[in-house]
Amino acid sequence: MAQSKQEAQRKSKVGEGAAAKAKQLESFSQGPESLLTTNQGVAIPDNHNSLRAGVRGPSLLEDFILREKITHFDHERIPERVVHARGAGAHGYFELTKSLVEYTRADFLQEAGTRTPVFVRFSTVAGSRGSSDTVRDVRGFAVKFYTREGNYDLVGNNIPVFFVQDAMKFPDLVHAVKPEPHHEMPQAASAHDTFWDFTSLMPETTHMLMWIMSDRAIPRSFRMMEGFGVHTFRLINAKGVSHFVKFHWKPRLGKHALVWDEAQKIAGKDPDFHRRDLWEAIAKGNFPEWELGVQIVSEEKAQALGFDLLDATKLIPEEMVPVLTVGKLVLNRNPENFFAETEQVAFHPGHVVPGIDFSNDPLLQGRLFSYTDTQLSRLGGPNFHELPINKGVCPFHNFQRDGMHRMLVNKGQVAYEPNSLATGAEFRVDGGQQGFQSFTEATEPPKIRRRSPSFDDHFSHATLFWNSQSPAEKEHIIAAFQFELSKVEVPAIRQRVVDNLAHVDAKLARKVAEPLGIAVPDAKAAAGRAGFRDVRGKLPLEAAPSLSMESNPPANGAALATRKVAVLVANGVEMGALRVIQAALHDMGATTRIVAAHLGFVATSSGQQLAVDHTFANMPSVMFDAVLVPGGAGSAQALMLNGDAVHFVLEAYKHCKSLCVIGEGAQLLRTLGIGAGEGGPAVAGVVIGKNDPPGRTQLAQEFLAAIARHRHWMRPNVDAVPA
Ligand code: HDE
Repeated sequence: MAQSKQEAQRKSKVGEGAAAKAKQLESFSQGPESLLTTNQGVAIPDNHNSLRAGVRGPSLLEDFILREKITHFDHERIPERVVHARGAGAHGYFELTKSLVEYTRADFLQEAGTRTPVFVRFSTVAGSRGSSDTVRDVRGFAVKFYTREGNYDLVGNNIPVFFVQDAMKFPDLVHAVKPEPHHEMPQAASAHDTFWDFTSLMPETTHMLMWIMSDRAIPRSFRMMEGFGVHTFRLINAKGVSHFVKFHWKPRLGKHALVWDEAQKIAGKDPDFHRRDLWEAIAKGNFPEWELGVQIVSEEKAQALGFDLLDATKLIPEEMVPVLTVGKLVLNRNPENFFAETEQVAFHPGHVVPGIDFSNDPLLQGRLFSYTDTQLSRLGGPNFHELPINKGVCPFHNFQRDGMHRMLVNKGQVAYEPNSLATGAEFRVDGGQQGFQSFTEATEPPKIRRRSPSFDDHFSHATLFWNSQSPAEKEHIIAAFQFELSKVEVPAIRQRVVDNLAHVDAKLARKVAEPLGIAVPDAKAAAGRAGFRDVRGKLPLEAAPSLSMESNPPANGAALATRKVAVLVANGVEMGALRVIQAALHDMGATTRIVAAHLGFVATSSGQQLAVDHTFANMPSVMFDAVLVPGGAGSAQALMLNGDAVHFVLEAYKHCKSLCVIGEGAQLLRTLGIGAGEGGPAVAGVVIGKNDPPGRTQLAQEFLAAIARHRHWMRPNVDAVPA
């Protein structure tokens, strides 16, 4: 009985937290009003004309209405984030499904069922605020938990390791990847000399380079990518016992990628591809979900891993330490205002709550001062915690005061501690067991500017990653290295990269070098260079299958949810089979869109009108996951004569997407040399059916199964299809 009362109290507190957060944001919003006023509240009689000396005379300086409007406009931009400038955010909640009481005293991780409001921001790293979403890059995955004990930020990425081991190298890395300083090109791309110059001289980047050249760097959707805390953190329980922890976010929809050619085209066709995808999914009620997983490692076990947990270029394979699922993250509300929320949100890895603490990872340690520092210049002063999106749901109190843009009206005479004047009794905060307690850790003298020898292994994890990829994933990595290095103008840099790669895998290095007009990779040449270490750690495993995206598909239903299927039509389209397939797709949560040469309607073979959603030009094949071409002689013939329609099908084939062609619609496959039901060999992910009723349901099921595979990487003749 007592327990259920407690439970009710807890739930109502959680509800209060989320409601308070929403209210806080609302209180600052301004709905459309019938009356327009200045910022001082003075009514504006005319918002179209400035004050002039005569109707054709000069404007007057005294026009405070015009001056206020233009001055505000002139200052509407704040500095963009120096990295992670381009992003998209959403509100939601985190629900604990398994108590972590054994490992941490963090309040929001105690009781299964506890819900904590969150704000999440996804981002690319290198590009400016207006750059494209689908560039090859790491994605930021930053989560702000508004807990009852204060805000906790888990500021992670979609790749579990990082380029460099020490914060000292971060500015160099960022300078190298950003547009080159003399001409400010290229935007949002690593395919240029300075990036590869730097990374080839810093072999510790090799593991991350393998990830960034893999399909992980071109996700199909924010909703379909993993997130990682990257660093090792600590969980501290009520008894003060510490365990190391790595955080994982696992998407319910599975992990999926675009094709590089497709990603580049989308960058032009819809630079907001990932933003739009997130926004639309939430707006339609398809709330994105991730499981929170933790890998927990005791201090003793950490010693026996065979590599150093404090080195952010290493990961703990799930095969060595399983990921324990402890909660779920659901994003269920789009921001009201991009600037107020997504732009002004200020994350900080140093925002921790009691029970979560840092490890001595030198990259993490460097981040701990950087994030406050950057907000000071980005958000204009020390009071950014008062912005509605950054404010906690629990009260805060301290004696900090004043500063730019202070919103809070601190009351009373006292702004110091200890004091006896505030309440008439002595107030002193001086030790005690309440609040955040840093883990008591013995530190090792002497003070030293040197890396631990345990950080010297730069290749074993890169090799592990390579060994763990499927054949198609390996091909994509090779192609990505080749593409990037083909953009590098200085041959010696290309050579250095492949010489380093020879330490990951000789075949990989050889393959990458083949089309680059350079010498055969030479592992010995790399080994002689300054800063090069090849002290291989001893990993107990050759490969970790958990690191492959292709080998770990999601459950069938999840793989189809929210997938977009294009239906190509023209006058005369046959609707019978189409309706059956559409119904089957909609049942699984996929969407279908009718695409034609023009908007409005097309006439079906039975004389009905079919509404068109998009044209071939405004919604090309790269915007879809799969393509369906229904039957109907008139429709098929018209499509065959339309270059955009033929290109639509060819491109989808090239990008290894699932295709379903019915009856006469199969003619669109002719250019590909695929037989239309003429007994030719089956092609992966190409489903060919007939107009007649028997077999329609089976056809639908085959098409659904094909889409659930995401892509059919090993499809024949893909390279022969013009891009
Ligand atoms: Fe960041 N990083 N970072 N970072 N980072 C920033 O903070 C920095 C690193 C990450 O959506 C900046 O508010 C240093 C690793 C994300 O607002 C800045 C170092 C990881 C975001 C900064 C790192 C990250 C940032 C820029 C090396 C993965 C976007 C604007 C010591 C675990 C958060 C800002 C958002 C943003 C510094 C390395 C993730 C400049 C010095 C490793 C997701 O402060």
